[in-house]
Amino acid sequence: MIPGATDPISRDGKMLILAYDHGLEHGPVDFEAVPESMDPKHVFDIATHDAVTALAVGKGVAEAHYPDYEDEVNLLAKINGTSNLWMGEHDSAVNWSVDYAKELGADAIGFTLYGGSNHEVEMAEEFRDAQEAARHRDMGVVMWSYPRGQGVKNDTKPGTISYAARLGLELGADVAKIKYPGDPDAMAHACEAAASTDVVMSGGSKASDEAFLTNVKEAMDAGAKGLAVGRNVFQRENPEALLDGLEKVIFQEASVEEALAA
Ligand code: FBP
Repeated sequence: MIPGATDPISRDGKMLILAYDHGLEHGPVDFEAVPESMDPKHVFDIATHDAVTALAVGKGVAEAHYPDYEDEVNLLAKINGTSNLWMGEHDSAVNWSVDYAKELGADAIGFTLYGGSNHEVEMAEEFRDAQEAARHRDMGVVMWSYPRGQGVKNDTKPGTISYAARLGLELGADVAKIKYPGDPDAMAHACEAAASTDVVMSGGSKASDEAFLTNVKEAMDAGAKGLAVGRNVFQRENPEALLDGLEKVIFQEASVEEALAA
């Protein structure tokens, strides 16, 4: 991690990244719970909440909507992604150059790496090019580090998650976004494995306010620097209420009870 690389997408060194690349990764089905979330403007509006330190979107969504929000939202350009229609071995197409992301105003890039996939080698080489281009343009680098594919039997096993976190460090990411491994000790081990690379917890499918805030609290206490979350925010009728609670847990070290009382 380069000192200061995450400054534009963090507050006091902590992050709440709102992810909205689901239209590509999962398809419109993720927007059924709250139909307004189909419209990117709805989610850009959510991203203006004080708690949100960056919004991660793909190229088309950024091109169409970021110009209207560039004063209020920090852009994290999610430069690779693949649809759920693809049935091959895990892979992710690079569909946005770092230069063009910078031109559109991005502060950082996001890149999915599927360690353990038969395509890991090509993906790591693509990550090398993107990471070096980002360094030359003073952009932060966030790795969606998701072990998946033929080499991975259980992608939430603690040892696998720690390996995912470590890949972030080894390959030069400033931030490794990892799945919660299920318990605080395993999360603490993953954060240690990442060493100087920051770890953020990946949100996952929608949970109750209490269950979700408890997971986030455990991750923060274990050494995570924040959260990258999609569905748990935009699939809520009142996302601002959860963001108020997350702001307390992530940036103010509040307890879950205090956050729920927000
Ligand atoms: P969620 O909080 O909704 O899980 O979003 C985080 C994220 O990494 C998104 O950026 C991405 O689209 C999605 O999860 C991928 O989910 P999956 O684990 O199902 O591939």
